[in-house]
This record gives sequence, C-alpha cells and structure tokens, in this order.
Amino acid sequence: MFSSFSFSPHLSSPPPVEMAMSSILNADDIKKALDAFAAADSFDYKKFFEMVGLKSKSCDEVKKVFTVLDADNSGFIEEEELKFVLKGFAKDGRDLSDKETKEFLRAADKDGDGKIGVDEFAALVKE
Ligand SMILES: [Ca+2]
Ligand SMILES: [Ca+2]
Repeated sequence: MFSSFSFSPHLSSPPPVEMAMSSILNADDIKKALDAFAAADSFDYKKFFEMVGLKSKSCDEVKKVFTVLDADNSGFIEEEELKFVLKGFAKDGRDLSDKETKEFLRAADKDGDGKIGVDEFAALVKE
C-alpha cells in the first residue's frame, strides 16, 4: 500500500503559494505593491521589494520567499519562473513582460549563469 507521505523530488503540486507568502509578508502590502506596478514595463524590483516589506526581513525569511518563487525546487529562479514571479506573491499578480524579466535577471544574475541563486536573490533584495 502507498503511505500518505510522499518523498518524491518531482512534486507536481507545490504547497499553496499564497499561504506560504502571506506567512512572511503582509497581504495588503503585496496588493499595494502589485497595484503600483500594474502597468506593463513599469516593474521596479527595488521599489517592489521595499513595498512588500521584503527589504526589512531577515535573511531566513528572504530565503523562504526565494523557496516559494523557485516553483520547481531546482534551487534557482530560472528565467521562466522569473516571468511569473509576481504570481508567487499573489495569485492575481501579472506576468512580467519579456523586457522586465530580462532586466530583472540581468540585475540579479551576478555570476552570469542565466538563473538566480538564493545568494543572488538575497543580495538583490538587500541592494
Ligand atoms: Ca527553479
Ligand atoms: Ca546566477
């Protein structure tokens, strides 16, 4: 018989994102930040991280947020995950445009491997 516990590394249904995020960040702050950058190509990661309150969080909490955004648990936020990064904060967050995604990635990806590691993410948040 199958046990009720699953240790599969290929988890097809990650835990509810909003619940995880709202245990770290204030839902109202997230909503305000998403509203502020609702227009296409208006995204500013520095202001966004500040508005959602991430900038003032501890390193551990920033790492938890990274884990939520790393939807496939690869240990990195890849370009395709970055495009949907706002959905990690709230279900109704918009997709980033290709231009925003590339700019965000370029700003974060200090070692140039085309994806964002947890240290790169933490450094970006604290920038
Ligand atoms: Ca990933
Ligand atoms: Ca990198």
